[in-house]
Amino acid sequence: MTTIDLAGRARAALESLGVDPARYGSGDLMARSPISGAGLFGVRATPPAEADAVIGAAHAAFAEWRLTPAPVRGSLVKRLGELIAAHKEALADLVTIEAGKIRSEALGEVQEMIDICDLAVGLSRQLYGRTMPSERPGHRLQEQWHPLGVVGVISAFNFPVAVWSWNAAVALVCGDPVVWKPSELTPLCALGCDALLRRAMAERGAPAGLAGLILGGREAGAALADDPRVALVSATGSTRMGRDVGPRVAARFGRSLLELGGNNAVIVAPSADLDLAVHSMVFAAAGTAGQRCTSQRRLIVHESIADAVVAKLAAAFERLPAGDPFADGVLLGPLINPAAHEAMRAALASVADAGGEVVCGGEALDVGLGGTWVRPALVRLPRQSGPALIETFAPILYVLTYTDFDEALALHNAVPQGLSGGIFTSDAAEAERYLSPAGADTGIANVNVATSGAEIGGAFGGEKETGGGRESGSDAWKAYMRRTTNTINYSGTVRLAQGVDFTG
Ligand code: UN1
Repeated sequence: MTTIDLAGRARAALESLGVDPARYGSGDLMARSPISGAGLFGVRATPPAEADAVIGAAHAAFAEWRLTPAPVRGSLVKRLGELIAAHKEALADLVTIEAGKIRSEALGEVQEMIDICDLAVGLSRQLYGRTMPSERPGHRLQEQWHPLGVVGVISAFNFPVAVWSWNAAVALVCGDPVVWKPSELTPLCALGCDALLRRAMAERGAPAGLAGLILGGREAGAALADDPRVALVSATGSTRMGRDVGPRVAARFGRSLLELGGNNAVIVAPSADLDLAVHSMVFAAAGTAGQRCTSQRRLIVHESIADAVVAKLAAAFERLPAGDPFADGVLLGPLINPAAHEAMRAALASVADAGGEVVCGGEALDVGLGGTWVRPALVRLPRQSGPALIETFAPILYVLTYTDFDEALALHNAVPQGLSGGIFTSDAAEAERYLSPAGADTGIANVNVATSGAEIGGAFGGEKETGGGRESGSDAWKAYMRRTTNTINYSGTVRLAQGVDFTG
């Protein structure tokens, strides 16, 4: 077996990012790499008492940070973005080591962090409230957006740095401290991000408790969800996780922002440019080895072109270069762990029961590095049932055919999840129908673009079991602030709204 010195490379990245050496090297949380499948070294998990203190310090920092002018808060995020850009390679190294992403995708994920910092810096001068005309003479009506409080971020292994930054960059300019519970599968990525933010905070004189990191498992996430000092819990992960976190936060009337499972479909119409569609869908279905929440899991293709599209996809899947994700030209990295392949095998094993057929893929690939690689699978199903209704976090693309467009739309929406979707068509009316109120019921709906790889400028998230939250761009910042509606009377007399007379 070829060996790459992953532990050495991880240590070098951590060092260049300025991570305190006391935080890694030994500890009860094992940092692992899906490339080798082996443990790298231990990382110190955060004991519950310390986690409590981290939340307490963030809560204390809020008193100062909420009164720091928003453009000054923006200068902290500006510095964070500069530091991320200067350390892009080291952060991308950690993403590849811990999440197994190919080089281009790891660099892209770090670019996504830089982009959201840029957006948040601009936002720091644009946290606009409105002024509304008052119905009363001598009165003014306005709304303001104020900082909300501590934001708890729970993130998943598959975007181990970008999802934190979507939340942290926006929350910090909104005046909120951030406490982060990353996936226990990617603690090194979290240590790297935390070190850069701490350095930016020290340089800008921000209060020390403003950023907190809690390393641990599910119980660490539950502590954030249950703590009344945490105003907003922004959680990214499985629908199962959301079913636990959402009600816990709601039980104490906290706010939650949930970005949960997807089961994303693309419709390919007879008028589609098939080469464009296939290239786009190969990235959406097999990119990140099918481990994005935006990964394409279903293809709804017109019956007249189904065989041609399936043949092109199968050929592309067979050709995808698999191997060391650091190596040039490799497009297929490892699954996060053997359990992911087990889940994939179980889904494929149920295909026959659903009356379907595995066209290709699903088998393990031995690339000689020790981790778990699989050939992406293409599955034809006679109807949308069984495995096509659940999110299996692995590269499986279920193919369904349609005859008329209404049927395609109905299939597109007939799953419990509602994150992302797309249509490939040259027919303007079909495209508009797809985007209409009776069209795609997903939070992200694309035309001639497949399901993954959204830009940060738009709001990111989805409906139904995806949880309804929106992060990142557009007006997603409003979730991180509280609104006050203010009525100001400068008339010198009492004037009641709705014409009420209370003079007696
Ligand atoms: C996720 O998988 O949780 O749209 C986030 C995309 C990326 C983000 C995915 N920009 O695929």
